[in-house]
Amino acid sequence: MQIIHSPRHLGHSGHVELMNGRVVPAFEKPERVAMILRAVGERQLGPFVDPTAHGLDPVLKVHDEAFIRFLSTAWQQWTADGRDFPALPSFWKAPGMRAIEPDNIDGKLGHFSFDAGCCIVAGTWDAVQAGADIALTGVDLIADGQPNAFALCRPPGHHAHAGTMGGYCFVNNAAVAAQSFLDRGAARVAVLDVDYHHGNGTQSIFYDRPDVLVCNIHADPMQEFPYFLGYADEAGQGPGEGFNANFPLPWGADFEGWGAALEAACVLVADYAPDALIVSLGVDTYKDDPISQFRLDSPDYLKMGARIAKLGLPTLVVMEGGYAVEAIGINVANTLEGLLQG
Ligand code: OKP
Ligand code: ZN
Repeated sequence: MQIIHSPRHLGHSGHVELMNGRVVPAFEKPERVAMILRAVGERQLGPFVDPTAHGLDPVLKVHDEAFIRFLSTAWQQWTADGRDFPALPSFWKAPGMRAIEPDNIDGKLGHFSFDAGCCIVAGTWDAVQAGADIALTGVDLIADGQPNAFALCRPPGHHAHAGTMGGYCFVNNAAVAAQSFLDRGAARVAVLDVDYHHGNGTQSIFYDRPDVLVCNIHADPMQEFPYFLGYADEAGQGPGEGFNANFPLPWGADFEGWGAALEAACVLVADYAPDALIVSLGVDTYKDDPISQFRLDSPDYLKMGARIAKLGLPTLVVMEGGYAVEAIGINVANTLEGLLQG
């Protein structure tokens, strides 16, 4: 399986997040990729491939121009105000306020975000662009005949909406890839999001469209971030009705309950008969994940990969979350191995 990655993710480092009322070092850190590279390298799941540059046009097909302009200039504007530390949003609009993009950088940070989990540093925008190129290169490989590919994106993307960053995510790599498959001739694409957290951004981007089926298996938003999307009754709207499926599970879910949801999601994907499948792969469902509350164990990821392989679809795996750095490598490698061996 071709593994696409770039050292440019390293630019997004030294940042912080607001967690339980405290500013703490970010859980979403560069070591995550180092551990994944080491594990997939040791198990020879490669080869490794560099991303090719695709420019911003494919990103702008799913993201708002004003939002991308903001991302590409935020650090410059933050530091022009004399700040030499990471940029973190802390103001948001309440219902009843106006959706205006202020001139002020603090106003912009609030306007274009939904939480204080998205911290911008000097190298963030370059890392984010590299991530989109990684996902798009994966699409190219599959469109050119590869049965599968692994886009080792960092930072993750599935929480990012068309015009909003949040939950460590800036550009929605999986959504950019899905749109690219369509633009390269696919009629239908399915996204299967197995990250512990609901992929609110991906859901939102395709919510009113029938050409992308979005299935999410995740912690119940009644208990867990992102709280305000990801409920079971969200089924899509307008022409997209019936093309979004959520499988919220309670804290403590193990592979018995989780695997049943995966089975149900796989049935939906198979019935949809997409031309390509994108797996938003978060391994924060792992029992020792520091910010999550599911109980999957490392061998479960082999089963997960094998079930997805049974779909028999061209499959692009896009990296999302997973914060137990000591186990992230084995869990990702197990998923890929399950996918390869079927
Ligand atoms: C990103 B991905 C609660 C903090 C929640 C957001 C988690 C983002 C996870 N105090 N932080 O889906 O793995
Ligand atoms: Zn997650």
